[in-house]
Amino acid sequence: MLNLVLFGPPGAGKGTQATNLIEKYKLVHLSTGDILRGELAAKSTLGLEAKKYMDKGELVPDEVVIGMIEVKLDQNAGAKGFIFDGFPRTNAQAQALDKLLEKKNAPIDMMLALEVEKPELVNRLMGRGKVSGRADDQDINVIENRINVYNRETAPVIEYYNKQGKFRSVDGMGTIEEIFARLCNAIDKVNGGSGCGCGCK
Ligand code: B4P
Repeated sequence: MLNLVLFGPPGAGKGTQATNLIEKYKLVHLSTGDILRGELAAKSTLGLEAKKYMDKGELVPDEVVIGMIEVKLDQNAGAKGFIFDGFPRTNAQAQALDKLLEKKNAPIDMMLALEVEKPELVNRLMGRGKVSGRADDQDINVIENRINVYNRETAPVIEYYNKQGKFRSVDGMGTIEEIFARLCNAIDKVNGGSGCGCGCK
């Protein structure tokens, strides 16, 4: 299995790059943001509860997102590996993920952290806000709060993976193609060449 954490502040390009990476490495994409927005669109109890946090740019409570990931892991028992996008966002989530993967004997291989300067993050999110209809991308105060929440609550997760020797910093400035090439380069160093991770190349 190949299990990757795709990490970075809001607007760093996690969702964008995950789309390309799952195709190349044949992994299952688990984005907690996408799952939460799906719940919201379905007007489920979970979605309506999560909306209160997402609209303000705050994190949804740990137990909610950990439970969601557990369900998705069980639903994809035969997967060759996973890209965790936007998860874990706190140390408690990182510990819970390690425990869930321990049961499968398939730990996280690496955390790929996209580094992007703040003005570029704001530009990207405001740009998406004009076309996506996402409320959390349309208000500069909410965007600022998401970046502050990232710095305060999420950035410490880097140290969690750094201690395990799994942290890789990746320059997230440039074109989508340039950043994709940097990510593949980092993955292939650990994964033993390009390919899906099963040895087929
Ligand atoms: P997410 O859905 O994870 O949203 P995000 O981090 O803001 O953005 P994403 O990563 O998808 O966007 P990308 O950078 O690819 O979270 C939303 C909310 O859900 C959170 O605020 C929180 O409330 C909640 N939540 C989610 N997970 C949670 C968890 N684990 N715990 C608690 N709460 C959780 O792209 C942004 C834009 O940049 C796009 O328009 C894209 O086209 C553009 N872009 C990307 N790369 C580019 C490049 N190289 N150049 C130019 N533009 C680029």
